[in-house]
Amino acid sequence: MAREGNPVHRSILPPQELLDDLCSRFVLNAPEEELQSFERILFLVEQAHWFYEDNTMEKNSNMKPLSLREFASLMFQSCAALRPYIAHIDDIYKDFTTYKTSVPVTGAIILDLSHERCLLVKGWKVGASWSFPRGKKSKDEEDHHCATREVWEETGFDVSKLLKLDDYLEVVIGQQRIRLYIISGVSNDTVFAPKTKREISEIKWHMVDELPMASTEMSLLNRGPTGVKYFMVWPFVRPLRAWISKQIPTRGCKDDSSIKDTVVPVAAEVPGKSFRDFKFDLVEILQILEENLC
Ligand code: M7G
Ligand code: MG
Repeated sequence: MAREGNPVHRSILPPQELLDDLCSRFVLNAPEEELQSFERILFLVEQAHWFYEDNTMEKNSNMKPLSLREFASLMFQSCAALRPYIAHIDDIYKDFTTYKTSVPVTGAIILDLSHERCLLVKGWKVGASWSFPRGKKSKDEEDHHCATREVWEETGFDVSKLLKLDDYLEVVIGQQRIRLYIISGVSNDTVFAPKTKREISEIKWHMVDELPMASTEMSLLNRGPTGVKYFMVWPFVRPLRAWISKQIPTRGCKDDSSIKDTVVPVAAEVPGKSFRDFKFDLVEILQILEENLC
């Protein structure tokens, strides 16, 4: 499936007029408090970038695909209010990616009726990894609201009525707290489809038994026994298995409905013993966030 159109024909940079329009729409018209720091401003630039990808590029088959870094440079060059800071764009961008890794993340581990499978989503870019549906908290957003929103955005499934406030696993990795609510008993027949564009490429049930347990290397991006690539999955697998084994009433409950791979076109669990040696690899996380997850 060609996601981006033919790259040969995509060579036109966004014209000045478009950049001016995006700058005033997404940056200059933002509420005052959003303009108080470059971290917040970069989130606005990211919104403009998504608009460029999802609307401009979709309507114009010759527009060039740009990374957020490239797009941010263009915005800083063309927007009069940002231009004085263009010399610092490298540092501004680096601070932004570092800041992103400190924003708390919440999401859900969705289990089927048998508790043998859990739902994972795959990022958009070629070679992306599988992860639990999850995402960064917005300003002043409650954990469970963020989890419900992110799961809805990434899978189109509403967990709000199934979510139990005390049923979650949580890990802290470096600066980042990751909380995943356990949502159990979702039918394999459920149809999933993301609400956002170009964030999620596939949604699929995965066997819990086949998820990586971090036996080899303490990496956040690793491969499971089947060779499949996972991102930030393993820290949850051991506590998840422990949680499942405690669910006596539902054990042995088989879900006989056919398993459909829904392919879409378009973590205070106390760290266990094995987690104590974990070393936070900031470089790797930043790299993955930039290149892999999306
Ligand atoms: P995110 O919302 O920054 O992360 O999305 P979070 O869900 O972990 O909080 C992760 C990545 O998905 C981004 O860096 C983008 O590459 C991609 N992405 C997410 N959204 C919501 C969009 C969108 O609306 N449009 C496009 N084009 N990409 C998106
Ligand atoms: Mg998301």
